[in-house]
Amino acid sequence: MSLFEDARKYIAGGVNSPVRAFAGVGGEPLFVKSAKGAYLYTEDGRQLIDYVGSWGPMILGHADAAVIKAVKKAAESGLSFGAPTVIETMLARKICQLMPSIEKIRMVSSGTEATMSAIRLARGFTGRDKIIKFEGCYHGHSDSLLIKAGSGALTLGVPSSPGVPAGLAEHTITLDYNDADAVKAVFAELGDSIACIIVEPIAGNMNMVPPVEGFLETLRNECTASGSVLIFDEVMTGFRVALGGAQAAFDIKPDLTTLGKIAGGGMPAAAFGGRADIMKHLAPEGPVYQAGTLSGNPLAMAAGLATLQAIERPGFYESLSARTRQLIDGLQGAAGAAGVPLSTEAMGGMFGLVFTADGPMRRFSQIAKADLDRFRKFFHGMLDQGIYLAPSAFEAGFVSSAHGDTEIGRTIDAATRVFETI
Ligand code: KE4
Repeated sequence: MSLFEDARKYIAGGVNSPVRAFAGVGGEPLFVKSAKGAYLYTEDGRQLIDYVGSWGPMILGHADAAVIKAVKKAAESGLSFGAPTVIETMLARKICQLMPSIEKIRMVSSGTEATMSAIRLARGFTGRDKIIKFEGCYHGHSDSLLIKAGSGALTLGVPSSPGVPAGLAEHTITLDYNDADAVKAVFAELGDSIACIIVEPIAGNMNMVPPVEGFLETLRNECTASGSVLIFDEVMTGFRVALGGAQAAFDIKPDLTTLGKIAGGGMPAAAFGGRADIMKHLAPEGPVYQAGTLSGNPLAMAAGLATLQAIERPGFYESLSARTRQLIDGLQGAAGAAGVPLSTEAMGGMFGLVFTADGPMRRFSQIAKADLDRFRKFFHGMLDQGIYLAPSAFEAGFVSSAHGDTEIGRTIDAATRVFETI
């Protein structure tokens, strides 16, 4: 019996998060035994160069010595108290220093909790029900966000999952990412009933799709004019594309920001925060309720703090960006030499690869037409060569500071061989 078959006897689908099941690429998922630096070590004895990085958190590479030391030290003092601790203040202060739009913050345990709570806060602050999100963006699995576009921009949203009440779906308007005119049209019609916009300032859940010139500015201006709350979901881009996140890279100030992944350094920690006048509506100061047994868990705080202290080192992002660019340029060159149409994106430690001649990727409709079969062949070809990419064509990839010339070189060499076969 395989490890996956054994897991499936007890765990729904054999995994604790669907994308891990390899449904997007076929075959059985790999089981990780350990990881160090840029490498995963699997239960069946393989050493793989890892570009998933636990879906983003592992920007320092796996089992970073300083992070492990910090977590071990915290664990020796106890695991969880359900009472305030100094290290919660230390991480909160560090995040507010690195992202000045965040004047006040609340720690939670997952990105889903962060976005769900931010939306409830925006609704409570404005007294409005409707929210705007964008097709192809993913903000976790809370009910208001598992919604796809209705037949037209102004029509009611429809659930993208069973179990989401239609009565809730109708409050979510789903628009086309990068379509600033559609946003303006909705605000012209419904502006004073829009509680918030939630957006990935660089979309990373439909592969990697950056904002076009003026798109984020339109969101900012429309929210300001109508008193709606602009929420930047930086769970993925926060500390990934730049030290101050996408909001720093594009110099746009959101009203609220959600964080996760790197903010917890690989431990279950996430956060939402922003304007103090909005955050003061959150319990216990205000009436908008939100809570969590393990919120601010000291081990997770220790991992997050050690990670942020490492990435604020001078030159960290220059080096990380150069490493990612080295990878992408090498892959682009290898694909070109093999006559394989490949569209790529890169910013900071984040990259996108899409098998299409229709680049650059700026709309969900382009991603939807990408060559998924070619991606699947590429994924397995690279895995056979010891390179682990995200097992889905709709995910971004991640480089860590532990990826060096050796790892990038091996990856490009592997791709050169694989591109000849797909
Ligand atoms: P979590 O609840 O998975 O911690 O965070 C949800 C979330 C929110 N916002 C953004 C922009 C996100 O990317 C995510 C989660 N990302 C996915 C993969 N892109 C996590 C992987 C998984 O679902 O297993």
